Amino acid sequence: MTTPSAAGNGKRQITDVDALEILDSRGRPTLQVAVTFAHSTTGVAGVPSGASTGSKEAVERRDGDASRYRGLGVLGAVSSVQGEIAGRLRGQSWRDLAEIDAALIELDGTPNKARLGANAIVGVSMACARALARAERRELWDWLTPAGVQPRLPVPHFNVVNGGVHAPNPLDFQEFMIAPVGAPSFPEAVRTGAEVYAALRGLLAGKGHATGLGDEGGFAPQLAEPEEVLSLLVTAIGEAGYVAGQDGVAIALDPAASEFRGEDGRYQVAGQKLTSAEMIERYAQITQRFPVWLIEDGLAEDDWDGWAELTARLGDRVQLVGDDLFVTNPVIIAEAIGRGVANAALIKVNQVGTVTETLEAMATCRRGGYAQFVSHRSGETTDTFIADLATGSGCGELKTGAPARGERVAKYNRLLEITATQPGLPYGLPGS
Ligand code: 2PG
Ligand code: MG
Repeated sequence: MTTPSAAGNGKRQITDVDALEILDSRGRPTLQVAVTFAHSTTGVAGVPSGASTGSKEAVERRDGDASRYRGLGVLGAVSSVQGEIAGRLRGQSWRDLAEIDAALIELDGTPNKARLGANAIVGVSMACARALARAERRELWDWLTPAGVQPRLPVPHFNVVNGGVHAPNPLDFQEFMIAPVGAPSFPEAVRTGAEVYAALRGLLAGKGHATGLGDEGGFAPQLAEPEEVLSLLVTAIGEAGYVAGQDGVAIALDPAASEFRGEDGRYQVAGQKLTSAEMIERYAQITQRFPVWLIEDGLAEDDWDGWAELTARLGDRVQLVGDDLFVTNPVIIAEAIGRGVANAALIKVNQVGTVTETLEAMATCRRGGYAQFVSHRSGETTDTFIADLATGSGCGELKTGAPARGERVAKYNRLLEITATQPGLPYGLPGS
């Protein structure tokens, strides 16, 4: 059947491409992009923005005009969309998203999307994906599901304690997450996350800690030792009435170690300077004492030898996720698979800059037996694209912050909506 917006040759024509400068969850400018295909099928996207960025990420274009938003304005990226990108896409008919994304990459002409701006390009790519799904009258998660893949609702990883560059506290590790891997369904996982979060708030307040929130909605107590936070999490899980462990509520860490590795190559944790080998030993002890099932960016992005050692030591029982290390880049992930570095990749659409490349990165992981962990950024909008991506890819894992703050819960709420309309979709890690 030919849908109303499809041209006779199966291609679809883009009739309008537009953008505007909006605010993200940190009060910094970002883009909202709208793409319209023939017969008025429009897709809109809000562009996320990271703080702990990998050096090989696709590059955000910011104005650098100190008289507006301290230089962080994105009017240049908005004009990339309204000018060059609209000029290239509008009036043309397109076979699929891959063809559109390839045209965007070619138009930009740089290896890291710096000229037009990865923030401009990713917004257009996400908006096109939405519009194309809508034109086919399919839900975005369904449209994003690759052939032969079983879609599933992901285990939500709630970031309940924030540190690093996401909070003004002495905690060097950036993220402490709780993952209801043993929950029977996605709604029950959300309930678990919210109940543990509430228990943790009470526990912190009872100990005299402030309960203000970091960038991703987790608490930001004045603590420095990661083990102290992990003990609090285990207590909160128990107080909320759940079992801490791989059958109940597990814990995941994103130390974001590139951020605390000094020029001397030492990792600085709670005032101590640790070698790569000492960091690995610390993680080995942490995973013995606490139910930590996943460690993301446990070592820095330029410490590939350390990563290989970490993988050899813990890779058979802990999911080791590369974030800054891989920057959702299929070429880097393929190299890591060849070298036995890590066993999973974090997946962030704006890190590589187009939806097509993101899907390629996930396909590379599937082929190499690496897990995929779909992720928000610390700067977000209420856009829920990643909820659909996590579901459609069938990867079984998503992190999108605490069960608090509108831009974070928007994603969890989208997944509750998908669950309600698709009660047959499985929940949880693949193979569970
Ligand atoms: C990370 C992310 C998201 P940022 O390191 O995984 O949690 O942080 O968006 O600041 O890179
Ligand atoms: Mg990370």
